[in-house]
Amino acid sequence: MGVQEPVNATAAYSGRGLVFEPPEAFRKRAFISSMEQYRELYERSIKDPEGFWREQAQRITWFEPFHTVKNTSFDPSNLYIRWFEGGKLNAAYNCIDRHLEKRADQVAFYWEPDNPDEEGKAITYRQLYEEVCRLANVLKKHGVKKGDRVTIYLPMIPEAIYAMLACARIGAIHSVVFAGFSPDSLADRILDGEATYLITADEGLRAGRRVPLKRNADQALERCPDVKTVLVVRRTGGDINWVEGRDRWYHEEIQTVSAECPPEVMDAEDPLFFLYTSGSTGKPKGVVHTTGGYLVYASLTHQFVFDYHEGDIYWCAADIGWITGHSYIVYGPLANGVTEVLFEGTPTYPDPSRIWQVVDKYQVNILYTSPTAIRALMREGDEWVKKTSRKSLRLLGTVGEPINPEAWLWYYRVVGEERCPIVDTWWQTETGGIMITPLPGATPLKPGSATLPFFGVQPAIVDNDGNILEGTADGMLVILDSWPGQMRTVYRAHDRFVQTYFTRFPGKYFTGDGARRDEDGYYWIVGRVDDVINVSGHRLGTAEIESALVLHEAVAEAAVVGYPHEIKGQGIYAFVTLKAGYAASDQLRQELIQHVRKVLGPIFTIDLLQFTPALPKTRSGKIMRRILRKIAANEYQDLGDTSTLADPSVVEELVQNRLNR
Ligand code: 6R9
Repeated sequence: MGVQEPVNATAAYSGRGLVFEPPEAFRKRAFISSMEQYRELYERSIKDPEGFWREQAQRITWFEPFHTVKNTSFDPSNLYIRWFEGGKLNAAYNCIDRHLEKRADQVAFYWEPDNPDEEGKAITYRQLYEEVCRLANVLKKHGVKKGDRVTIYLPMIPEAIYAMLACARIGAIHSVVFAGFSPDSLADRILDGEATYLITADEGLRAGRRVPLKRNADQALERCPDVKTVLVVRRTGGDINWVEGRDRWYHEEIQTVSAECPPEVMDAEDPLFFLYTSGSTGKPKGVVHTTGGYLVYASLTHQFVFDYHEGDIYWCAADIGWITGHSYIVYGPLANGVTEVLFEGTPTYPDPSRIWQVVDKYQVNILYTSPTAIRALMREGDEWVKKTSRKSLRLLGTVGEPINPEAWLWYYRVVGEERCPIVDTWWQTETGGIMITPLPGATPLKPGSATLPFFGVQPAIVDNDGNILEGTADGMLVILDSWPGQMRTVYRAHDRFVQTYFTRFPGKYFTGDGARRDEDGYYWIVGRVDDVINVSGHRLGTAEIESALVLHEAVAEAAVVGYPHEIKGQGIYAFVTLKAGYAASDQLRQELIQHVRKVLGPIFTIDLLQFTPALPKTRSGKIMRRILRKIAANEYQDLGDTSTLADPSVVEELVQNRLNR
């Protein structure tokens, strides 16, 4: 499908591609309903950040007011980021208690299980309060105190939300590990975070398959002697191993405690959680978010970007194991007192109509999902969509990776029937909340562009030397000043924080993304410019995959790159050299692919694995990834400058045996 022609009255051909104006019906009730209004507020947020954020921070309930709004410096030799200093609050109190007066009986979330025949649940704010208080008391009973770390390794079940909020309630720092991670990845994260407590489930359920969470946890804990207590949610009732004295059933423990637990009074800058994310080097980093700024930012962006109004039914189809789940399933929406959907399953199970059936079942008005999901559903054909109503939908959103115009237009036309604006939201684990995004009642949309900065966000595009480029530009995306939702540090590795984000372009936050700005000032995110690949919206470090490969006895050396993949955005392409005595074979290839899945988790499934006698290297011994990326993308005719190669014949061999044709 091309992007050439205007399709309806709201789409105008600007000469540069399609532009979609906000539908009138949407604009009328929107909080921000014109570009003038957006510009005015944006200008103010940049010219007077103190005034702007002082005012916005009032949306949160503070036990004690802050005395300083912003106290930040991006100077790498003296870096600090502090917001709302002196303020005291509790995130769980903001997400639950303060709603009780008005909406105790309002549903906070509907839980929709993996299997559509299994009965779901509707959890009111009063129930949420009791569940969270009970779990908070269980944690306290086992000695968890303010500042202690609790690892959460749970599927998409209500207890995942209870667990996060129970930690927040008592001031424990949660570290959620995605349930698709392997025992080793879980152990690494528990150890790095010095966690003493683990919350998991017997098994998870996804697309009808059981995920052996407790078994993975048992294996991980062999390496984690400091974890003294494991709380186990019974999800499937499957057979599990039990360690007496260490393991406790969730459902039994919560019977032993009261349903009242006073919220801990937290400082605005006390850590709320950390969450691991992949970088270009070394092990995943524990990205630390604090309480006040994060909550203000998550809740404000949730309200404005999704134009969330009282009574709307909201569904973010992400997993709580990622930042999108933290900010836009848990903290942002619940701070705003929403009614939302929590979905255990996948969009295409039991059939590709499921996501739309869930929309109809709960009359969802706002749907937030990923380009990968959209592409996968698009491939299945329009019938699966068209046989459902979707009349309740008012707004659609995407996150996680660039969305190609074809997928955008399909989402717009087939799913939203040209009635729903699409918010393509660019942000990162590090940014805590949405940074570049349309405001749906105001911003004219261009398929594939995340459009314009949110309030208080100052993006810029720089060249390789860090010079800021004006006007239309192509380069690297940086952010010039702090915003409240920004990460504060890497857990136990502050130097790494400064090094990773603030030294390449001193004085600026470096996002790791390449971007283009067009003649209307719109941003088009191109993708990562570092060694991070984005597979189905999951951020994977190529270094991690390479380390896992070389753990295998047959592997001498490995280089991993991303390549364009129709559904997943990027696929994983591995180049592997073998040790003497090992021969390349399909069987060994399968073994290596399984090996990496086992070490890192099933999301790390190598798509293409090419055996090669040697990797292309410079004379100083550096692997020339640029060349490997080209070969993986099947762009072998145009390899660029190869004059620094130590042995040019290596490349010929690689091209001849390339796998992506
Ligand atoms: C929220 C989240 C961050 C990376 C980011 C970028 C890519 C996210 C995007 C997007 C283009 C969008 N990304 N949203 N690229 N358009 N709307 O995904 O966080 O998992 O940390 O990934 O994802 O490359 O740098 P995280």
